[in-house]
Amino acid sequence: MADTEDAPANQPPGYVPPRVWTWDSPSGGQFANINRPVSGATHEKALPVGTHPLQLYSMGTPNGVKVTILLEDLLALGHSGAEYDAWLIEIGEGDQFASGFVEINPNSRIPALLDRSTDPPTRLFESGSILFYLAEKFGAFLPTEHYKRAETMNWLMWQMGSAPFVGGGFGHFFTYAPFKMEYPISRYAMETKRQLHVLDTHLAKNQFMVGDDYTIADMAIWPWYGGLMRDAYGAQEFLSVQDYPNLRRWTAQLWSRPAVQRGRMVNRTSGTPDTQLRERHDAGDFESNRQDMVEARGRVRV
Ligand SMILES: N[C@@H](CCC(=O)N[C@@H](CS)C(=O)NCC(=O)O)C(=O)O
Repeated sequence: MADTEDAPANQPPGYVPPRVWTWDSPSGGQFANINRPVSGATHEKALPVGTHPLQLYSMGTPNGVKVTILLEDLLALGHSGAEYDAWLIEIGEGDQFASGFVEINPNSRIPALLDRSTDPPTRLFESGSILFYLAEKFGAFLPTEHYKRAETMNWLMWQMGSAPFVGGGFGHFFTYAPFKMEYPISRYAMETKRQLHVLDTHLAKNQFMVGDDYTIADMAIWPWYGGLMRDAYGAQEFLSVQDYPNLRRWTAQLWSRPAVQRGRMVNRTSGTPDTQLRERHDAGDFESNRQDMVEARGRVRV
């Protein structure tokens, strides 16, 4: 706990945590307007429902992309039951706090999925849970052999537990915080580089996360760590990503998969318009409803 002698070293200078924290004002930085210390809906609004058994409510962030990669890979394998409607949940606009969304995810975070092929419909939230559910449902990308199945779950859970230090830690303080602070940036850069090294070391001896099998573990890890290797946070030089050649090889290998490229476009709202498919209702949308096409038609989907 700081006292007044330490005041210049604190941020803001003189800041001393009160005995009880209260939600007086937004903390600043990107996302300040959507962060709240309570859960639950802020407004009444039902979710849209399309024609397919699987209804995805998401956004093209790393956690959202995990699921759309799996769905596109399932469809590429010929699992027509994996056809899905992907609805855009704009988290910057607070869509995740609408009553309909909160009903299927009380945690108000994307991605969320409703499987309407079951009676009653099955709600899914937490990207790792969604990947596991779909892989089991379709019997794909989750090995049945004992050791490989355990290893897939090891890496899936590793991703779910580790990435918050990258996104909520490193990415937040390096990119989104209202000003730069050495302590959290160094702390989370250290942890992020440790995780990159874990992956690089493992991938030196394995083609994919589970040997020669491409699994939901790769799909979970790629959007976060492949993202760090490619373009996330503009931090490639800062994190010296060239020091992880095996991870770079694996990142490129996954990116060469058409299903990965399609999955990355779904519900995406950043990047150039030709890389965004804000809503997806069938495979033809990739050819007719990319954002560059929708904008050229005066924001009309066909
Ligand atoms: N552990 C969750 C994390 C989901 C998550 O944090 N989603 C972010 C986008 S990547 C979100 O919805 N943020 C909205 C908010 O912070 O209000 C998962 O893997 O599904």
